[in-house]
Parts: sequence; structure tokens; C-alpha cells
Amino acid sequence: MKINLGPVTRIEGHLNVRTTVENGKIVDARCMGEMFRGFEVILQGRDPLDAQQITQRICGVCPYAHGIASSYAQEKAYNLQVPANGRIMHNLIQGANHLYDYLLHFYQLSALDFVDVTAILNYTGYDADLVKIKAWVQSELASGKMFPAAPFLPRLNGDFIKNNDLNIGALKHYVEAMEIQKKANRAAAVFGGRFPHSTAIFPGGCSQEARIDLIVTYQALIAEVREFVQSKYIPDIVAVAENYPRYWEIGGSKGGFLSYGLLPLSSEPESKRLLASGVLYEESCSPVNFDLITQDIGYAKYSSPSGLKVAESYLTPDPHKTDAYTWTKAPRYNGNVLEVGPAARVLVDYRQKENKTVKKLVDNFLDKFAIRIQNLNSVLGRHLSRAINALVIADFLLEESERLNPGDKTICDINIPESGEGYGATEASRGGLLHYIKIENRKIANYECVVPTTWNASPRDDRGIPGAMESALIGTQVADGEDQIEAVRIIHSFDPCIACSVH
Ligand code: NFE
Repeated sequence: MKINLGPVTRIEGHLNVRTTVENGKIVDARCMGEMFRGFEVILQGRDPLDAQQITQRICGVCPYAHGIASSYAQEKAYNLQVPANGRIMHNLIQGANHLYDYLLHFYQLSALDFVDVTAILNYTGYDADLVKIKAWVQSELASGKMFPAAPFLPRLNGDFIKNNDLNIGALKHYVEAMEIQKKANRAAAVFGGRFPHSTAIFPGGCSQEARIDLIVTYQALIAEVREFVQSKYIPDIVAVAENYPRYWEIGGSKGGFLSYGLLPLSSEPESKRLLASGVLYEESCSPVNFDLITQDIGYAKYSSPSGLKVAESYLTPDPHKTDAYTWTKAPRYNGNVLEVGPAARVLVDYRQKENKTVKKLVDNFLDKFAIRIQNLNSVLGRHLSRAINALVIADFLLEESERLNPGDKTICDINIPESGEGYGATEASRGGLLHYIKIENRKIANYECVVPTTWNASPRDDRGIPGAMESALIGTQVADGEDQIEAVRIIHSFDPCIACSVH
């Protein structure tokens, strides 16, 4: 039986996933990014300083990561020495965006795969938010509509949490998390100027001033977010894990892991980062080499050559290409499939024992759940890794904001050279993000983005090897071939963003 799970909801963008189920098991999966955008074409011939603005429009969820990856690429191309304040502000903006994004992903996009929203019908208390949710669910169920209204219904049939208090507590946190996300976005806007698309991020630093009042405002907002992460987000993830222990074994991708490293610790060009960079493949970890990244397009709707390196890539859309089933390319590293994202960040860092807090948190959770490090390659592993990322990032942002020197420069002068090129790599919340810029005659001659969901929602490569999310789906047992809640839980654990992946 072949089933289209699309349009997949509670994700960003237009994703279909076609699964083939035989004897209750997914034997084939195809991830289909169903729109073309063409940002790299839009950038050709423009002023290079447009790039960190235009690429932020790739996405409204992770715009800062695009602005910063573009700024890093331009800093290389222009050979800029970024002042400490500028680098710190980039970190403060980007880190706050990660916090917002993890909470959005868990509470609004994933929790209702596990939490039973109909438990609210048993609620007899007076909490205003919960009373409203109860009235909403009641009226939608009573309406007899085939498709009750979002956001709480409709939903797939499945094995939801049975504990009433847990379900109702999670729904309360669903509402609270939106207020906390606002605080994270406000914090990012303190130095970024606005959310979602920052006006203050530039190659060479940030156009905002380093002022005591801004630092204090930022810290107060992040402290509230951190408190929510510790007191609600982590316990909620633990509760889901305790109710669904089999999801430590479900949804593992079959390849390696890539992280470019998140949040540089100094302004040196190859500075260490809060979370380490590396490629983890077959138990060994090696430094990232951008020259080993290629993109196959055998199954993607382009007619440009397949297997090009990043710096050589270009786009020729071919919507009617035979056998092509997606607008997402298939990135490979040395020919291999890699997963990117929160679990990749944790696994790559843990393997190198770079961040002591990550190591301690991971070891504690491995003990608590009696699992092995390999179990982080799973549905629950991705959820838990996001929470670990959130705690480590929130603590770092509070310390990092203390390192701003009020009154010092926050940005350096920019002279665009006649020609130049550069890579800029960072970690967006969904994983490794690489931008490449080539400048000729002081204009953009070529621009290429290799984006987290391009890795994770990759189609087959030219050898027919499935991408990370496809491989995570194949082999999964499903209780109901029509509804496949197991598949949706796997897909949501990757937090795909198709707007980004097709860019
Ligand atoms: Ni549109 Fe993005 C992140 C980037 S994912 S959300 O995180 O880059 O492909």
C-alpha cells in the first residue's frame, strides 16, 4: 500500500512523504519538497551586502541563522576582522532564536503527537486558558465536521498519553510556551533590531550599540526563557520519554552526523565554538571539509549537472524531469548520507568531549533512561537533544552577554573587494547551514546555500541511497497503515522546514 502523508502539517512549508507499507512495515519512503523558490538565482548580480538581508527571507523561523551564515561567508570574502562586540552580538541574536525555535517545535509542532488533547474534556478547573481550550475542543467535536478546525484537531488516530494530569499540564504549557517564545524573540530583537528578519546583522558585526540598558533587558528576557526550559520544557520531554520508551529505538537515520559547530567563542577565524564541529561517521569523528560536500540531483527537479561541489553549484529548474520527485537536492559528504540537527550537535560534541555540560547532561540522561549513546539517533533522541541544546545555550547567553564591552565598536568597516569568495558555516536550529559567496566586479557572481532540511529531507542520491529522514522511516512498524502516527512522529522529530530546504 502506498500512502501520501502530505501535506504534512505542523511543519514549515510544503512537504509530502510517500510511504509504501507492506505487512505493517514501511518498506519505502520518499520525501517530497513540493515548491521551488530560487533564492540563489535571485542573488546573482546583486550587491554582495544584500545577501545577509535577502537570504534571511528564505525563512521566517530561522532567518538569523541565514543572516549570520551569509555574514560569515562575506567576512571571509572581504577578509574582515570582526570586533569582539560584533561577534558576541551575533551569538546573542542567534542563540535567542534557537531557544524560541526549540520551544515552538516541541509545544506547537510535536507535543500533540503524544498529548491527548481530548483529555481537556475532563477538565473541571477554572484556568482561563484551559477553559478556552476545552470550549474549543468541545464545540469542534460537537460540530460533526469531517475536519475540525486547527490548531488542536483534527489529528491522527494513535496511542496518546493516558494520564489526565499530564495531558492537561502539557496543554497549559502549550499556551505558556507561546509567551516564552515572545520573550526569546524580543531578546533577539534587542540586538537584532527586529524579528523575524534582522536589520542589524552585517558582515563584520552588528549595527546595534553595546549599551548597559540593552544588556540588562536581554539578560532579563533570557533568564525567563531559561527558567521555563529548566522547570517545564525538560520535565515535559522526560514525561514523553517515560511514556514512550520504544521511541528510543524508532526513527534512527542510517548514515553519519554533521555539525558545523554553534556560537564561536572568540573572533579568531577558526575559533572553537560552544558546541563543537565535526563529521561523525562509523564511530570516528573528523574535521569538516567543505570540499567533500557534493549535491546529487538525480531525483531532484533540476537539470544542472549532478554531484557538483558547493562552490560550483548552480540551479536549472526542470519541473517535468522524469523520476524526479522533489525540489530538494541530495547533499552528500564524501558520498555519504549525514543527519544534521540537535542530535547531530550533541553526538558530535559528546564524541569529542568538548563541552563539559553537554557531556554531563548526556551522561545523566543515559543513566536515567538506561539507554546507550546510540539511542540519541531516534525520535526521542532528537527531542531530548533539543532540550539539552536549549539549556546549554541559555546558560551560555547569560554569560556571553556579560562579555559585551559597552561603548566599544560593534562592527568593523567594510570594503567590498573587486573579487573574492568565502564559505560561512553555522548551526541553524535544524542543523548545519552552509553559505558560499563568490564575488566578481563587486557583484555576486554565484551564491549557494546548503541548508539543514536539504540534508535531512534529501531524496535518493544518484546511487539510489535514501536521505536521512527517508532512511529513518524505512523499516518502521506502523499500527495503522492509513494513519501512520509512527511515521509522523519520526518526521516531526526532524522538524523539517521545506521553505529552507528548497530555498
Ligand atoms: Ni526554515 Fe532553517 C533552520 C535553516 S532548516 S528553518 O533551522 O537553515 O532547513
